[in-house]
Amino acid sequence: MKILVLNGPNLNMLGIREPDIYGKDTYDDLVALIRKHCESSGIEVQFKQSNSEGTLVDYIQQAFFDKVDGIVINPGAYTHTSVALLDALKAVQIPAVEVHISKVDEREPFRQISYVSYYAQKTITGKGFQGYLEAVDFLKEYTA
Ligand code: CA2
Repeated sequence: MKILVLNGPNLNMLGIREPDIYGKDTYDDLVALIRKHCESSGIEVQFKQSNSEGTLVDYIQQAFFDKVDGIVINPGAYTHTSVALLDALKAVQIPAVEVHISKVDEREPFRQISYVSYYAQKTITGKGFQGYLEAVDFLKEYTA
């Protein structure tokens, strides 16, 4: 099984600012955590991060040609604005889990809307980095 973990804008800044919301661990820590989890489950995993909407669309499309079985996506702020990311997910038809580190449902009203949720098979919020591991486990079961 092959999984893509895709992170959107500013998630490369994890651990550098706003530790009260996103924790003190870094993006590299996140990658290491997920990599270890996938290794122990025999899952092949690739990681991509971009601050650009179009590049994220390109990465989703590339997942189709790479025959990726599942996508774990934290679209960052594009969650709340991007029909393009939703359309890309619909185009590739790869099972996807949407992850948010913070409790988006308890934050500002503009974070209550998620376009990606219209496609995602599951959405996990407010569980910190653990949410990514749960997403991997869900995809493993879902695609079995
Ligand atoms: O809770 C999440 O994972 C979010 O997707 C994170 C996005 C935010 O726009 C979404 O509403 C919820 C923002 C990621 C920004 O990450 C930072 C990390 C460190 C310092 C500043 C921002």
